[in-house]
Amino acid sequence: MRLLIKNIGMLATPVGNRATAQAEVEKIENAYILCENGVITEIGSGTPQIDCETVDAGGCLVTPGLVDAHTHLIFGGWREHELSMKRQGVPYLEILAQGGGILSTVRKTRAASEEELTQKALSELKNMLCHGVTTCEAKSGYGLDVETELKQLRVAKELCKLQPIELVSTYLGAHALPEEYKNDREGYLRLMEALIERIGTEGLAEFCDVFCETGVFSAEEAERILKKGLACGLKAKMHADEINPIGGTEKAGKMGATSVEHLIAATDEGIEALKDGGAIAVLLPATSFYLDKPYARARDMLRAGVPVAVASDFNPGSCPSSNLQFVMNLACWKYRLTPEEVLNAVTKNAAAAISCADRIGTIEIGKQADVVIWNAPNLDYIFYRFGQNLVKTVIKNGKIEHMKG
Ligand code: IZC
Ligand code: ZN
Repeated sequence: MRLLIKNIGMLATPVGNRATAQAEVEKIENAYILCENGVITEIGSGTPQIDCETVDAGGCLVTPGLVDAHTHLIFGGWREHELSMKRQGVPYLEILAQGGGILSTVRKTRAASEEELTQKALSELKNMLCHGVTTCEAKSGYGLDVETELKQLRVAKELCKLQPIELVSTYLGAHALPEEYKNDREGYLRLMEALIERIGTEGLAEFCDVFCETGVFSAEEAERILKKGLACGLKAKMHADEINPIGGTEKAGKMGATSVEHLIAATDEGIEALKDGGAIAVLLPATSFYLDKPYARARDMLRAGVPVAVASDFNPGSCPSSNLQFVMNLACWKYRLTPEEVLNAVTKNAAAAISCADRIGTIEIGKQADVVIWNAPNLDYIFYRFGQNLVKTVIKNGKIEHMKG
C-alpha cells in the first residue's frame, strides 16, 4: 500500500529519536512524502512521478501527527456540577477532600459498563483525531479497585482496535485514596502493589504513575509505588508539583522516571533533579488555564536543559477539553515558547515521554507515516489563528483517517 503526499508548501518536522531541548525544526518547502505500508520511505522536494494513491496538500503546512502524552481518557460522567464551586474559588484539593473531584468520577466510572466507557472515549478520540492527534496516552485511576482499574485498562486495549489513534496505557491506581480505604492507607498501598504485579505480568500497561500532592500521595509513597512498577516492568511517570511542591519531582528524577508531569509549582531543585535524571517535563497548560493557576516555568526548564513536552491532561475535573491545538496556543502565549518549540513539545518530545520516539514524532524515513496537513501556509499561522480547528487531513500509518468536509 502506497500513499504520496504531494504539493506540500512547507514540511516542518523535528528530527531524531530522542527528546531534546527544543527549537530545532527542519523545514522543507515544496516537498513531498511517500509512504509505503504505513512507513515513510521517501521525502523530497518537487513533484515526483509516482503512480499511486495521492493526497494533494494544496501548498499547505504539513507536520508529524500530534502526540497527546498525558490524558485521563477513560472515565464515567462529567463534573460540570463543580463549575460554580470552582468559579467561587473553592480549591481543587478541597473539593477532593470533601469526597468530590476525582472521587466523584470514581463512583461514576465504577458504575459504568465497559461498553459505556468505550463509547464515551470513542467520541472523544474522534474529536482528538480531527484536531490532529494520532497517538495518545491514557491513564487509569478512576477505579481505585482491582475490578475497575482492570476495566479501564481493558477498554483502552479495545479502543485501539476500534479507531485509528494509537493508545499507550498507564496505571494510575495512586490517583486518590479510595473512600473504602480512608482509614487504611497501608492496605491500599498493598492492593496497588499486588495489582502492579498482575498488570506487569499481563502486559496491561506500559507506565505506572502517581498523583504526588498534598493530601493525596506523599513523595515517599509515590517512590514506593513507582519502584514496584519499575520492578514489574512498568516505566515511571509522576504527577508532581501540580499545586504544591512536596518533593516528588526530586524523587522521580533520582529514580530515572521517564517523565514528570504538571510541574506548575516546580522549584529550582526540582528542575535540577529532572535535568540530572534525564526526565522529560510534560507540561499541561490547559490545566493552569482551567484551574486558574500559574503557568509552569517552561523557559527555565529549557534553560536548564530539560526537554519539554506539552499535553492536554484531558480529564473531567481539571481539563475537560481534548483540543490539543488550544493547548498548543496556550503553550506559545503563556509559556512563551516559539512555534518551533511547541511543535517539538507535541510531537517528538511528547513521543519520547511515552517511549515511542523511535517510531513516531517526526517525519523521517523509516518512521511511521503519521502526518497532519493543516489549513495553514506555515507554522506561525497555527499559533496566530487561535481558537479554530486548522487541521485539514490526518494520516495515520500511511492511511487517510480524517479529511475536513
Ligand atoms: O479527575 O481531577 N489532577 N488528577 C490530578 C486530575 C487532575 C484528574 C481529575
Ligand atoms: Zn493528569
